[in-house]
Amino acid sequence: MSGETFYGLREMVLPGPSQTTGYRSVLVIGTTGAGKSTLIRQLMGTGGGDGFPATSASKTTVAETEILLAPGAYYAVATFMPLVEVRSYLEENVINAALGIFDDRPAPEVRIRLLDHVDQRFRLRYLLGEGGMAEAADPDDLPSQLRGNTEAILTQIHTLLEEAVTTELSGMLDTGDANADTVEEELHVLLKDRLVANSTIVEIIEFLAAEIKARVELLCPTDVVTSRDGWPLYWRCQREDRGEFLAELRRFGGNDAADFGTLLTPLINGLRVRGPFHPRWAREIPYIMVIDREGLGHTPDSVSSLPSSTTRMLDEVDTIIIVDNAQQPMQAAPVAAMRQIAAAGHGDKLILCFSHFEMVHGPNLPDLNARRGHVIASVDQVLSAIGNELGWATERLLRQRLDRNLYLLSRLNSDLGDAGDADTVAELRWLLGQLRVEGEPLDLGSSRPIYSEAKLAHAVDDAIASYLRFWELRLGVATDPAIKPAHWSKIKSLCVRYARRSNDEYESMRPAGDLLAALTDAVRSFAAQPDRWSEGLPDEDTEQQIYDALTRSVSTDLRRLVNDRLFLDASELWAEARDVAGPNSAERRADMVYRKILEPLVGPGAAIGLAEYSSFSEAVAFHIRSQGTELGVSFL
Ligand SMILES: Nc1nc2c(ncn2[C@@H]2O[C@H](COP(=O)(O)OP(=O)(O)O)[C@@H](O)[C@H]2O)c(=O)[nH]1
Ligand SMILES: [Mg+2]
Repeated sequence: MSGETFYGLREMVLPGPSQTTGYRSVLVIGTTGAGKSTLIRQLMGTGGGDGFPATSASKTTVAETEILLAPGAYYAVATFMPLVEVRSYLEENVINAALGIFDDRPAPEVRIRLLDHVDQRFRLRYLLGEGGMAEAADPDDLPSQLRGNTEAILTQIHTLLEEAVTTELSGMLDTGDANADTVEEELHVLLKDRLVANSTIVEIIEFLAAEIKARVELLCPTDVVTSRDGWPLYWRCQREDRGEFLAELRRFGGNDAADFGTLLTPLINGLRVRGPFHPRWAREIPYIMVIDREGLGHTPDSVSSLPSSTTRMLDEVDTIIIVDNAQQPMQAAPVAAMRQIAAAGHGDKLILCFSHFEMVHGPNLPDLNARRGHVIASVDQVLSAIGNELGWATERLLRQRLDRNLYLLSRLNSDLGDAGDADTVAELRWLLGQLRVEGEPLDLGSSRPIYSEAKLAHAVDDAIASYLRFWELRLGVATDPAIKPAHWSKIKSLCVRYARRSNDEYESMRPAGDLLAALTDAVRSFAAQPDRWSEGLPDEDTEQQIYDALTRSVSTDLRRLVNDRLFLDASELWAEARDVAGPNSAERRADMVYRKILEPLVGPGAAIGLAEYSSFSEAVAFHIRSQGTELGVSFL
């Protein structure tokens, strides 16, 4: 997957802790706006003026950011999104703007659509600026000149888009593809398909891609390594001066409106930073590598599974911190993440940090204890629910874990120096201490569980069946009031990504991620129900740790299996689905995704291209058995 390639590139240019022993790696996840980047600032000791990592109330952190706190000089490497991916974002922005013109949206809105991707992933305005009333271009100041250019470009594009829409509309009427009775939704689909192929649109996209490349060259004349076709691959730097270093980083990870027109942030898909950072309230450098990722979704339908890039990280890191806003604690997304972490056998890596604790107040919360109790009660409920689903043993281990690893943090966004919040500083000190001691090897004893092979097959089949049912509904191939079908345009965007193998998810749609989550849950429940034990039942903690070890050990295999099946090997099928055109194309496409991709590839029956296995479910069961056998587990 492209994400892993870029990880490799960063690893090569600036090696992470795997090659620098003694560091603990810490993954920070949570809903957008929860305070992840703010917490990381505290651990790094970077204040408001430093601007790194960028924080905001809206979506900011998109690129994966890894920060290694280590003595020595300051180093950074930033990898650029590949050209194909940039093109597909540009295409979506441009087409969306053109459809805005078709819908008679006012010009400023069309401009917003051009400059901001619908799901806020590709914010062209960061790079190009907003045009508009920008100051008269100062011939000696590069950013000012660039902003001046942007205005001219945007005006020109608007005119060209109007022409393209008019041409395609009359084309549709001429060919009889559309007439006065065609419904609005259908018109949109037809027009969108035609616009993708429209030569003016194609030229606009190429022009923007060239403009982006030119701006990277202007803004970063040195330190950028490009590929053979001139597209930037990565930027790297080494600095001695902290201030100078942080100022440079802002160009790659910043989101300050004052810098719009000069920010490369939307082009960056990963940033790794290394430097002797430490909080003012800690005497030493914390010796950790902190990983900041894109926030978890907010909407209930976006939380059914974690993005596959995050699941991979869960296996690799030493500690997972979920950051959550104490004002509305434990909403759908953090709960789903916690559940999936527990299900994957990583409960013993979990730390919960609540931000905004100073804002938790109310007439029913007279003192600190009541306020603490209020937040903890929300966690308590979630743990009971997890226990109901994944078993009491899992719940118990999580409870023990969180007794010691739950932090309530106030005013994280302020300077916690001398006059700062003493409680929060104390909590953060504990947290740092905790991060450093984690991860002693476990003694699992000698007794091992013995499982029924038939039960394993059942568990896997059931998981796949409910996965397929969910996607049948999600695609609108079947209906059920409980699950809202995805919008046709999103299904199309998903197909585009899978066809190009550029990304295995689109917004909340994760065919691969959902399958992995379903299988992981199934393994989890299965693992906790052995038929018997080789040398008798061990104590509860060891029992739970053995289940965890089994689920953890299969997760890499499962991820690879799912990724190969639905993402890597199926790209031609996804391309076929993407290219479905003509009347009812939206419905036919959804139908095809279900009947020609998901159902045959993972469902029972036809085992297309699975070598020695007779079905996908058999392949899954095989991998679980072989990993189990390595742990000394047996299957009868
Ligand atoms: N009042 C208050 N604001 C906070 C606290 N923690 C974070 N914030 C603010 O919440 C917003 C979102 O934080 P950010 O770190 O960007 O969230 P992220 O999306 O999880 O990275 C920012 O404006 C922060 O300044 C806190 O403990 N108290
Ligand atoms: Mg952030």
